[in-house]
Amino acid sequence: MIIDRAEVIVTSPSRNFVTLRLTTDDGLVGIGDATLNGRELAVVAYLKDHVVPLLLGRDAHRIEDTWQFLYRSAYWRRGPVTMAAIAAVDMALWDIKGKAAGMPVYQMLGGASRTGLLAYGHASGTSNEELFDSVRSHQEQGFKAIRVQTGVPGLKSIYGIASNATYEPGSGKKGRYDYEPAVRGALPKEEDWDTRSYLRHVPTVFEAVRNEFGPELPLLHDGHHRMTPIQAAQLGKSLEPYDLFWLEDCTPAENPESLRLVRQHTTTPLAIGEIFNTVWDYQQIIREQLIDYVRGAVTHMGGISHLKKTLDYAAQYQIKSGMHGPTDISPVGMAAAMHLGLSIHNFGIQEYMKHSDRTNEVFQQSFTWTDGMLHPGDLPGLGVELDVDAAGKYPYEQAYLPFNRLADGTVHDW
Ligand code: CS2
Ligand code: MG
Repeated sequence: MIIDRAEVIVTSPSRNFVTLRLTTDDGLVGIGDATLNGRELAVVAYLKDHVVPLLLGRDAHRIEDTWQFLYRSAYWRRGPVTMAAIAAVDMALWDIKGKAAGMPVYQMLGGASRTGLLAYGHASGTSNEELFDSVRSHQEQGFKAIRVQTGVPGLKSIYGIASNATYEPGSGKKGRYDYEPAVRGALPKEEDWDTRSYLRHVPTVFEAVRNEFGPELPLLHDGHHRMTPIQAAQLGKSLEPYDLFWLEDCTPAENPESLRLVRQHTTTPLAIGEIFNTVWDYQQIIREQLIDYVRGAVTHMGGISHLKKTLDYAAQYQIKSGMHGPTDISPVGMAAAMHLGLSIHNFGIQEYMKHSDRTNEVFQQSFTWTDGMLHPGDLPGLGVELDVDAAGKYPYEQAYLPFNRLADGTVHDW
């Protein structure tokens, strides 16, 4: 089973996606997600110029050997561009192997360890009333766990809050921020930030949400790298009465040891790693049990093969998965996450934001969403097909993620 065709397909049905499509000499087709939000074309060039020529003629069955070959032969290791490119190859090869075996990928990873995957959705609002509406609407959609993001008095615009964004480009409607948080064809949007106001306000919002929705509902929150370690410790401590499922990215994790300080002060569970690329980024924080959930995405962590190794390592330390799953992970990357999550023992929770109708027109999917649980379905391979004609209707458009400035103009983590 020889790889004899490799194509890189870029499409923008509501937002930009990069997909690698491999075809074997016996006609099997596998696809992998290589989307790196805001830096998509760097991965396209890496794949087209440096990976595709190396794949042609290789045995499609040799997933591990191909992974090691792409990782080690380049000499230059790690990094988001390299690891997204390798991830796409890995996913496409698992897809092909599943189709060759007539089995869904989760069966080849050891079979199902559970009946479905608990998933959390994103509720947000600039006021408590808006936020409560958003939580209710997620409950109506079946979500049994909910991430809560809130506006902060005095701040005009915060990433991750629905009312700051339009629903579909050009529609003028307010709604979900996730279809296209970036402004197309423009420079990155500037937002404002003040950590002291945020730290004062967030606990009052969680108190109000607990009063409204009771103690049972699992609640999550994303700090999006905006705090220093001592501020993160303060937030974790002040949120303890509201029993969070996790506090995510409380501080940038470039200095893993700074999480020791956060841990000394709070029992709020911590989730980190949506921007990590390899097991080595996680090594210290897993070994020292400085986190509770691994946030890596299959798409950004070198594919199913490498994220599985990372999660198996985490399992030795009672650390669970919490794979990244916003809408910039394509339906192919989401399917890969579901197959992996279903098979591993230490699954924790899956992030899930529904893709737009346009995205679903381009990517036909087999996953199911039942009573707050995801399941990847039982089609052979990953269970996602890319409609190339539909993809061609939505050409790439430059789009950047926003950034923050403090009141005095200093650039801040967003
Ligand atoms: C967020 C993402 O889902 C999350 O937890 O942090 O929206 C993230 O900002 C984007 O995926 C960036 O591409
Ligand atoms: Mg996040």
